[in-house]
Amino acid sequence: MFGTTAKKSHQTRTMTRWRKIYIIHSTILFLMLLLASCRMPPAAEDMIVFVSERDGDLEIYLMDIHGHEQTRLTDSPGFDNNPSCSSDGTKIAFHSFRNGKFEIYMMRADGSDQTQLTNNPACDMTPSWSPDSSKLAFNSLRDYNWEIYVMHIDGSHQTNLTNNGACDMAPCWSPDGTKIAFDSDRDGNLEVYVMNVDGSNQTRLTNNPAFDESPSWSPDGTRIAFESNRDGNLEVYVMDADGSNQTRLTNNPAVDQYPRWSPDGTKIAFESDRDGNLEVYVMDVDGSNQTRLTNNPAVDESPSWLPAQ
Ligand SMILES: [Ca+2]
Ligand SMILES: [Ca+2]
Ligand SMILES: [Ca+2]
Ligand SMILES: [Ca+2]
Repeated sequence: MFGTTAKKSHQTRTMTRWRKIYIIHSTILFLMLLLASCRMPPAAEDMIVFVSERDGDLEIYLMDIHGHEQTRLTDSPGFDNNPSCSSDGTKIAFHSFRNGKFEIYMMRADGSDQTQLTNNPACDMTPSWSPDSSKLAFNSLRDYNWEIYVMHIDGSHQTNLTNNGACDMAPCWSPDGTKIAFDSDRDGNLEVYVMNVDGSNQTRLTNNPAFDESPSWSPDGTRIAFESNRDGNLEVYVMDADGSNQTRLTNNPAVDQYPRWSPDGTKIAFESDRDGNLEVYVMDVDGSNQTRLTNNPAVDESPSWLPAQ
C-alpha cells in the first residue's frame, strides 16, 4: 500500500517536473515566435526610413507613410545618419560614427546584418544607391577635401569621380543609372551639378549666390528637387533636370530642407523645424498638403523612401 502510494507520488512528481519542463519549453518557443514575428516583414507598401535623436543619439527608424508604426532599426553608441534605401526595398545604406570615425554601413531593411563597407581614417558619408542596387555613391574627405566616390556594395572599387579642390557632396543617382546629381561650391557658393557616372561632363544646373544643395531626382528622371536659401531661408525647390523652371515648393520662415522624392513620384518627403524642432514632413510634388509625420521633441530628420517589395 505504502509502496503504491510512494510510486504514485513519484509518478506525480515526475509528471509535475515534465509539465514544468513542457511549460518552460512552450514559453521559450512562444517568446521565440513572438520575437520572430516582431522582425519587420518585407514592406507591402512604401515606407519611410528616417533618423531621430529620441533615444539619446541619432538612430535610424522606420515608419509608414502616415507616420505610424515608428520603429528603431539601429542601436549603436555613435551617430547613425543619412539612410538611403535600395530601389528593390531590401537594404538600407547609411553612415555611422559607431567605431569612432564616419564610415558607410549597410543593413537589411529590418535592421539586421549591419555591415561596414568603408574603412578609411577620413570621413565617408551620405551614401546614395545606384538604381540597380549594385553600387553606392558617397562623400569622402580622404583626399583632404570632399569628393564624390562610388563603390560596389561589397565596399570594393572605391573611385573618386569629382577630383576637384572644392567641396563636392550629397550625391544622388539618377533613376536611369547614367548620371549623378550633387552639390559643390567650386564656383564660389553651393550649386547643384550633374555628371555622368564615370565623373565626366560635370555641369552646373543652378546659378544663384545663395546655397543650392541636396538634390533628389524624381523617379521618372525629368525633375530634381533641392534646397535653397535664395529667398531668405531654406526652402524646398524643384527644377527640370536641365536646371530650367526652378520653382519654390515650401514658403515658411523655418528651415525646410532635405527633399526626397517618393518612389511613385507623387510626393516629396522633407525635414522642417516649423513646429519648434526638426520633424519629417511630406507634401505633394506641387507643394500642397504639407503634412507632419513625426511629432517628437527630439530631432527627426533625413527621410528616405523604402520602396515596397
Ligand atoms: Ca572636392
Ligand atoms: Ca548657389
Ligand atoms: Ca523655410
Ligand atoms: Ca522632432
